[in-house]
Amino acid sequence: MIHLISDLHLSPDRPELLSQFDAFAGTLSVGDDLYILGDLFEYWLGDDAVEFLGHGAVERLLTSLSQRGINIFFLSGNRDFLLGQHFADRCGIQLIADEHVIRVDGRRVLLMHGDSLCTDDLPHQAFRKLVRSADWQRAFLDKSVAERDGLAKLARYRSEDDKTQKTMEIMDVNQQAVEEIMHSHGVDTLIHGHTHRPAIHRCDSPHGAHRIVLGDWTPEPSWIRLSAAGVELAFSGNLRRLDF
Ligand code: LP5
Ligand code: MN
Repeated sequence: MIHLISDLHLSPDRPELLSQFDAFAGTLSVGDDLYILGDLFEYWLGDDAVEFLGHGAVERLLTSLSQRGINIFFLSGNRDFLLGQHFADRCGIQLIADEHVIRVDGRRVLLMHGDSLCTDDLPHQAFRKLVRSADWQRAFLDKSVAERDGLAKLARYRSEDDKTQKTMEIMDVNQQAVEEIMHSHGVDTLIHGHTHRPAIHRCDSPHGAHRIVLGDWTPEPSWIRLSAAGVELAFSGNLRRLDF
């Protein structure tokens, strides 16, 4: 079985989220695939800052899951894009790029975090371009953990403040960007997170394309189960189904 989750925003200030993740992990079976589509963590400062941020318990949970025979794939979000190979190796998880295509019984399914599709949110796209560049990341990771934490808190504050000035429409995906990315990868199914607006959208297309959006984990877990038969999406006590 293939499972997908995103946007848990784990933080030691919210221990109930880790308990939910632990309970969800307990439902997975040996040989299952688990795709994490970004923002697993509230924020990430580099693989050398796990203890500083209080994420040791998450590292142990991921490690025990991978040792139990669950195949874990991680695609980073706009909060945890600095998660790197060292952490992945320690936990036994596989890093995958944004815009990752998987095959499910011959069907191509595109996986993304989703923030790159919010093309009307120009300040976010400018921020994203900067912090995703190798030069910026090298300079940032050269700073002390405490200095990085100060900058991250400043960025979080600015982000929350800026969001009060943005409409819901600006902070959602742009339909043209969705169509272009699906066309360029030759897929008719896209799964992403980021917007915290869980839904199964049918897109305008001759052969019926779908965009499926994961929710966040407050107050309840949101997950997708994907198989050759179709998709199940769980969020806030709801279960939606799409038959292929
Ligand atoms: O995250 P969320 O859902 O609240 O909002 C996002 C977009 N915001 C972001 C910014 C992140 O939240 C910041 C946290 C990342 C921590 C990572 C490590 C360290 C990075 C250090 C950086 C200096 O992605 C938000 C979208 C929203 O989703 C909806 O899609 O609107 O985008 C923004 O808010 C972008 C802002 O408008 C601009 C961000 C301001 C950053 C200013 C940097 C301040 C530091 C200056 C240092 C010289
Ligand atoms: Mn996000």
